[in-house]
Amino acid sequence: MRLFLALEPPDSLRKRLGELADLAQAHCGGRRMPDASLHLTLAFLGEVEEERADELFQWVVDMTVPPGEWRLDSWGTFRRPGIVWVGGRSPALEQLHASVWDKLASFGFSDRPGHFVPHITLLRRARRLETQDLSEIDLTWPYRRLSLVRSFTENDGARYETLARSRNH
Ligand code: 2AM
Repeated sequence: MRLFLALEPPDSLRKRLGELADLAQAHCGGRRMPDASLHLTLAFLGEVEEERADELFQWVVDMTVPPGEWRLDSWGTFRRPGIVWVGGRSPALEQLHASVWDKLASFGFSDRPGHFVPHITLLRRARRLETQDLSEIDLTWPYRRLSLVRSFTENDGARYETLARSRNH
């Protein structure tokens, strides 16, 4: 099964991010991520066998994440595959990303990315990768838990299902 570790936004922020996705789509075209799918990917794991997925599940449900606040203050784009995102630099998230990947390495996952750009994808296959005319962003995302998420490929894109969440504080 195809898995990743993510932070899921609180509902009020999800709604606000959805409004930004509408704005971005009106300006850039492309495919808008549904509100229910908006997330920050901490670690993309790809295809994982069932036995390893069970280990990950146990690790996540027993885990506590240092709570934090992520300040979202910028638009960004990735040329391929036409991604428009919102995000912001965050030493706390970089630390969380590093500690998650340290543990994943001990599970045998070796695809640790060299570079982590904390972002929430709003559009895919955008026609225009220009965001300088879009409104300024100043949002705060308080996070307390991390999620293990399964991705299903469907005709009109991916559908996500949360399998486990780390402990509540
Ligand atoms: P993206 O939003 O920047 O595209 C589920 O597919 C999540 O994992 C998405 O948020 C996606 O990030 C990320 N993802 C998908 N395929 C990936 C890959 N090959 N390498 C890194 N991240 C990937």
